[in-house]
Amino acid sequence: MSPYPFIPFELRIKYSEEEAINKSLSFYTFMNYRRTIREFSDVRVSDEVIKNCLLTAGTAPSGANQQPWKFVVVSNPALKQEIRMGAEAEEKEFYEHRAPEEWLKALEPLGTDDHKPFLETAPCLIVIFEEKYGLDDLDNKIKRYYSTESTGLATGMLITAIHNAGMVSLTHTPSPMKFLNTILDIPVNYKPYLILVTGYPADGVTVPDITRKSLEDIAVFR
Ligand code: IYR
Repeated sequence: MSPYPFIPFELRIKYSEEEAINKSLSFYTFMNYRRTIREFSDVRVSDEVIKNCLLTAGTAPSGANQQPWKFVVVSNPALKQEIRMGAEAEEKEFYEHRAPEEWLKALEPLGTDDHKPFLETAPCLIVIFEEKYGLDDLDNKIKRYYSTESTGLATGMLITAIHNAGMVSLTHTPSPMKFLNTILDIPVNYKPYLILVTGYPADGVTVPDITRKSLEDIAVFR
């Protein structure tokens, strides 16, 4: 027996083919403006807008509907500073020792290094955690299914919602990220997934002149 009843599902929006073509094209055009930004202004973001974006992320599909994600919204300057220090320590190791030559070569065009000032400048760091397993009242582990995929889906929807609200984001993954559990006091069954640096671009920010792969390159039709 299902623990909840099944209710009728109705498609609430019914487009003609022409409307659907127009909608899909204008959404693609809009999403194609999204760029990852690495220099942020300190202009504040609206709490209410962030909350709506998080609610949107929470609508993502997830394995067995377990919704295995947790979003920790950090705006406190002291916490941001701690996160920056933790991330820069890992990044220094990465760039100076851990990263293989091939990886450094792949990053070269982006011009990234171990300095991460945006972690303090940006008004909002959304630290996304993946719930690897649940815990019952007796601290027994409860299995989660497809938690990595599910958290990735929610993250993609969050990035989309942030773009839709006129803000920009940067997916930042210092590695390893365990220091985030300590700084943010999050239990170990939650694994840091990525930091979504969120806000507005710094004045005069530039982005690399990259192109996206063509449809032929990313899709096949059989
Ligand atoms: N985490 C490092 C390195 C890095 C890795 C990838 I893959 C990128 O697309 C960008 C950076 C950093 O943030 O600098």
